[in-house]
Amino acid sequence: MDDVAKVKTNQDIGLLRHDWDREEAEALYELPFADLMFRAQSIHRANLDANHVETASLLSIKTGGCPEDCGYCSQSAHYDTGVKATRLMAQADVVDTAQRAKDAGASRFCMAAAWRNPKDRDLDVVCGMVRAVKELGMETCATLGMLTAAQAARLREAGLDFYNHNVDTSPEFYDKIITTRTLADRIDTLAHVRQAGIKVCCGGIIGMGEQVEDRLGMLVLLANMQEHPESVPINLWNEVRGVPVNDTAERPDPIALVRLVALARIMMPKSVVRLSAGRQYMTDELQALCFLAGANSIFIGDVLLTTKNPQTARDADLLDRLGIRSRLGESRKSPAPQLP
Ligand code: SAM
Ligand code: DTB
Ligand code: SF4
Repeated sequence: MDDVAKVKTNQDIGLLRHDWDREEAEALYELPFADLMFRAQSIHRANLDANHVETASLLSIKTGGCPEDCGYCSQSAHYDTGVKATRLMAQADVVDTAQRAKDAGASRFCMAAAWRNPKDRDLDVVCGMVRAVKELGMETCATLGMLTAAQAARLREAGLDFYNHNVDTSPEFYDKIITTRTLADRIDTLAHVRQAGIKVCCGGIIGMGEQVEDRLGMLVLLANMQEHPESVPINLWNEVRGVPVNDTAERPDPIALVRLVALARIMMPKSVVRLSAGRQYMTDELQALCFLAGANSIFIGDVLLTTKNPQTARDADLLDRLGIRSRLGESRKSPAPQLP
């Protein structure tokens, strides 16, 4: 047994805690790598299927021209990033894309809009999209900015399973990145989503120039929520030209990323941890270590919203070589041979 006195041991691997402090998170983070990975794997195996990865697909249903000033984002109207603003897509096009994502092996479809918050008339259209995607037999997710309680209730009624709304970073680093809405605004939206009975997808970004303490502070914030988010996306900043984060960004050491994923797994034992943006920069070996540390979800598809993601064929090959089951693998298997 290692010597992190305050950290619960393997007898408590199913325990959901909401009382993490930074020192404890730091002590875990600094464990010898093998000890940290052993803890993360033990917790992963006790709570989830360690050989399964969830595959989600993303679609930008309304791109660019966003009034918020998130310093990492290609879609903010505050910066000249070369991303063209579009109108809200038509429902039929969204449903066609969702069907193609399902055929390609995605089990969840996430509809993203570059809004500060949806207008009620736009929400009518999104509710129609949610109903139609749900009818395809996919899990539905949306990320539309801030929501009122009434808007969250309407999305739930339409069949929305998950809402993505990230805290993005630590409370201390937050206002170096975003000034047009506060962390408290985000927490309010998350409360509305919970009250409506929608599952929460909430995480953040690393590689924007934050310190390790900020990354851990972000995990402490997430893990101390009254209920852990069901999905925790960990995004590695996908480079975008023209945004302020370019001046501070530093790609994290790959081992630091694996350690952070392990911490997310240990602190939120039953949550799905998604290795989200930034996989385009990761080697197969780094992704394999992240899966071993407890990541169990990825986005598939060659683009995320405006930036690149690995080719689906490469993902299928990697998961196959690792013996990881997913809908992506199932969708690629040829039909079982028929006996005469
Ligand atoms: N506009 C909505 C909002 O921000 O709430 C929804 C869409 S927004 C693109 C969703 C999340 O994507 C952001 O909160 C951020 O964490 C992540 N994100 C945006 N740009 C990114 C980038 N270049 N690299 C990594 N993650 C990014
Ligand atoms: C999340 O945490 N990551 C996704 C999803 N939620 C909406 C977005 C990643 C965006 C990457 C940047 C882009 O493609 O523009
Ligand atoms: Fe707008 Fe969302 Fe991008 Fe922020 S992250 S600028 S809210 S699209």
